[in-house]
Amino acid sequence: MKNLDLTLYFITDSTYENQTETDFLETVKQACEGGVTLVQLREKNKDGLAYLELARKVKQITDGYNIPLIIDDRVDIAMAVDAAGVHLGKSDIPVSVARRLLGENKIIGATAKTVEQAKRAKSEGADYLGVGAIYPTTTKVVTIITEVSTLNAISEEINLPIVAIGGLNGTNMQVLYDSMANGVAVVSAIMKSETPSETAKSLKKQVEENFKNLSGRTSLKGAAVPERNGLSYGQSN
Ligand code: TZP
Ligand code: MG
Repeated sequence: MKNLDLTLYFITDSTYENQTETDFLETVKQACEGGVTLVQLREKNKDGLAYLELARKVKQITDGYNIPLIIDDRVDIAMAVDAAGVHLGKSDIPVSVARRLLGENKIIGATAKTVEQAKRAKSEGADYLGVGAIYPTTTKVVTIITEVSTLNAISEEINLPIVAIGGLNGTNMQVLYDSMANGVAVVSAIMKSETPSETAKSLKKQVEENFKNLSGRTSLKGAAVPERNGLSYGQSN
């Protein structure tokens, strides 16, 4: 059985402001200390070996906090480090292929910007959906704005947990309080923080206290999934 808590999903960017690897790993550690519920290692410019080596180091940290590690794009890296799962976008290998490679016990997340994409992701075996960008983002990604109403429409049609993403921080996530989002995913809100632990702690508290539709350790597959009541540039996600 997979436990998936999307409340505060931290997506890393090791290239953020030319930081050293030591500083990057310290930020990951601080974010874990602050209580993020998932960590995604997202590397767009690393060759396999460098991605693998960094994934090993990050996994050592997340394991120390019992926080699941998701690898962006690369099923091979996820398998090599025994990560909890992968996150896949439309230019990555299909969810169905990843599912075949990873088996039923790993988490597969998929980016969805429309109901159609969400339906396909679910039918191919995705466990959760990343929906956004809710706001313009400064993180390198090819994306378009996805309205909260689209997120809600996806949730209505597709019974999968949803994490909202894109430009989100403590001052603007109110737009999601009454939405069907089960949590928020952030890159820069934590990466750019001088105090990542404190930032993670306060973002998590804000989500926990205000989201009407918290995912809170949603159990997947094999256990009853509770009915839920309730622009930028660069690379693809
Ligand atoms: N997919 C849609 S927006 C985004 C991704 C990977 C980046 C989010 O980064 P930030 O810094 O939280 O806006
Ligand atoms: Mg991708």
